[in-house]
Amino acid sequence: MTSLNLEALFQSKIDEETKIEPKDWMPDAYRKTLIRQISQHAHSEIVGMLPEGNWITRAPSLRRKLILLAKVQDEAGHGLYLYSAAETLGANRDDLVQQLLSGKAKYSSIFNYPTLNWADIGAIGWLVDGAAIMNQVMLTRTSYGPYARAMVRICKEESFHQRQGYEIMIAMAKGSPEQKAMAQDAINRWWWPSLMMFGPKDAESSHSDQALKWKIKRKTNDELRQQFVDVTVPQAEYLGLTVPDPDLRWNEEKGSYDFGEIDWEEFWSVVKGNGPCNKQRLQARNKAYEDGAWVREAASAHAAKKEQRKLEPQLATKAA
Ligand code: FAQ
Repeated sequence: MTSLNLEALFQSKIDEETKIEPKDWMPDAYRKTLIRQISQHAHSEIVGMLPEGNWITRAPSLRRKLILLAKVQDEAGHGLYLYSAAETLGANRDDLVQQLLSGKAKYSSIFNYPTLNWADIGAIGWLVDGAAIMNQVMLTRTSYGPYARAMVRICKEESFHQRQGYEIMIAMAKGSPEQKAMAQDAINRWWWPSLMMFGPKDAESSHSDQALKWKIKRKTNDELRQQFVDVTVPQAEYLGLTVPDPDLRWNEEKGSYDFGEIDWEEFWSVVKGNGPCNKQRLQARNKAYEDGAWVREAASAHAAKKEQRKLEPQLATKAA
């Protein structure tokens, strides 16, 4: 079959909603796009453990500590499923990790902001996991089978994360005036970076058109951002807190909110490595990698020993 025919067949499978599986033929650019997106997603889950991990030792009660510990562990698990999904496309996990450690690979801009107080843990669960779910529910229907299936489990866990964050926000918003002020301060700092998670405006999104055609993405960055605003603003109202956007108003005609312009200069500056915590995040990941060297060495020595034991009887038979 010519490559033109193969591409036409591939696109027709996508159009009729047949999932693409690892051994199926796929255009190189489809494979490359998926490795890029899935690995960036995996890195985001791994780096995403750091802002919240910072608060495990300072959680205000044993119950909160247990929940936060479980949540951060879930994020590690998500990273691992996603690296595995990238491996099904022929990517090498060590190469991907090296790209993260060297600062070459991207990960979500949101994780380059600091967690200053306990209310930030509520705001991350509510807003950051809330934004992540909005994007990932769409990805449960993505065209690549292993990615879509990983997303089903990840979304179930993320929705628990979102609820635990909102529960923290309820406790603080209905608490003392000082606690309510902390909750408001956390929304003020996390609202705009959460909207940035959805990526550049559609007109400036370099990958969206092709990703939509291949059904890797099923909605555009702006569509998902709008959906997030529409769902989240009433949740802020229920808390008795305000969203830090003077231009936010309900638009009766379109049946959704109008909202202000994102500071795109800040977004690109964070994406390019100049956010408040980019350097700290990469240092933490590099240190974790170096500290884990003995584990990798022990695991590969164990695997080599096992392999040798398997071969020993064959070698003995040969020698005899
Ligand atoms: N930050 O053309 P587009 C989570 C880059 S998981 C940094 O629109 P695309 C769980 C983009 O990579 C959060 N870079 O790109 C959790 C591209 O760069 P490139 C992560 C960004 O791929 C919660 C360039 O800009 N979720 O939070 C960002 O079609 C709590 C042009 O952009 C995912 O990764 C950004 N915000 O659309 C964990 C979901 N936005 O590669 C712990 C999967 C864009 O050309 C605690 N990913 N860029 O150099 C996606 O759905 C898509 O990749 C988008 C971007 C929507 C993120």
